[in-house]
Amino acid sequence: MTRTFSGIKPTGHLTLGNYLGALRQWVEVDQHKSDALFCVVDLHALTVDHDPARIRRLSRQAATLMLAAGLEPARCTVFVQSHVDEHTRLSYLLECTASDGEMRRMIQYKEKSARERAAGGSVRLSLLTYPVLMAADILAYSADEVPVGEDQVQHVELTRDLAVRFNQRYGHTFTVPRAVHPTVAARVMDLQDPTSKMGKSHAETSGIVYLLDEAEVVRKKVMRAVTDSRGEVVYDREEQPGVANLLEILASCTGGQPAELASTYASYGALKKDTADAVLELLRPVHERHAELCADPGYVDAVLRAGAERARTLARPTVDAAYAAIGLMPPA
Ligand code: AQP
Repeated sequence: MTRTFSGIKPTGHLTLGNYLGALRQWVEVDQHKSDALFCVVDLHALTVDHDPARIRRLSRQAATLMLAAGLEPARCTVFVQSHVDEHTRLSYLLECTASDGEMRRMIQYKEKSARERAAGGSVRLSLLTYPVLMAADILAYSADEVPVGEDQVQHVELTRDLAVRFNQRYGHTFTVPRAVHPTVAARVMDLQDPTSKMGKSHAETSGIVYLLDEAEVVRKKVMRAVTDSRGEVVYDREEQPGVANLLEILASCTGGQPAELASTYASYGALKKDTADAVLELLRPVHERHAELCADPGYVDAVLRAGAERARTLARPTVDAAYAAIGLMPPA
């Protein structure tokens, strides 16, 4: 059976982008067709300035939302990255396999480090090395497929390179994974700045739909989405990025095609209204289940405990094999 691994970083409240670009595919496809592991990658959230109490809270919230969105513990493994030591154990070996030039070429590093510097902050070394930790997350489980949004594809490419290099140097140890991503709404853009991704850690929140936003807030954000002065509904990412983003969100929510949907609208107002309705319809059951799970924290803890136990059992033999292959002496 195919093994799937994917994760979500608790750097903010989960967004519609996280849902349409990742979570929904995990729920609807991956957990049914593969041996799937889904992880709250909390160590990755430490790569930028962070508040310890907030990270802890957001980690629990992310895990709860993953379950609320429909991940079923009987079908998949849900856990928190820092609960399984194998990730950091393997990460160091992969740092000894990667080069610094490779790391500096990562687009997310370039963008996020530039942002940190522009804000007058220093750049944590872990921001540079975190794609290696992500490679460890994936390779520890011999994952075949990694469902991700477009923005993460470069990191999965790096993971493949590191796996191939390690295998060539030290003997076959790792499965070489591949990235898979949904064809519609693989990249949900910010409603106020449709040329940049809807990201959960962005400071300006008016263009971001959070999964836990109240219905009126969602509606307001969608109705105020930036469009253009052309006045015509056409699916054109270059010329009409705001309209294209709305069409992609609507298509992703309803299962249609953005270009076909475009031809059914004569005004931006109607497109926005239908998009808001479709998003609310999609999020309603997630809200309901989230409220139920918040009332039963013991259940979430038990799921995460069992998930970490299974994850450890799966990862340890691969990581031990990597330690042996690279030349480290086993303990007596
Ligand atoms: N806007 C998006 N459109 C489509 N997919 C998205 N993903 C994130 N944003 C969008 C996908 O969600 C999964 C989990 O992402 P992540 O939490 O690991 O990190 P990220 O990609 O860096 O997400 P954010 O929300 O943009 O966080 P910040 O602001 O902290 O950087 C991934 O599969 C991702 O592709």
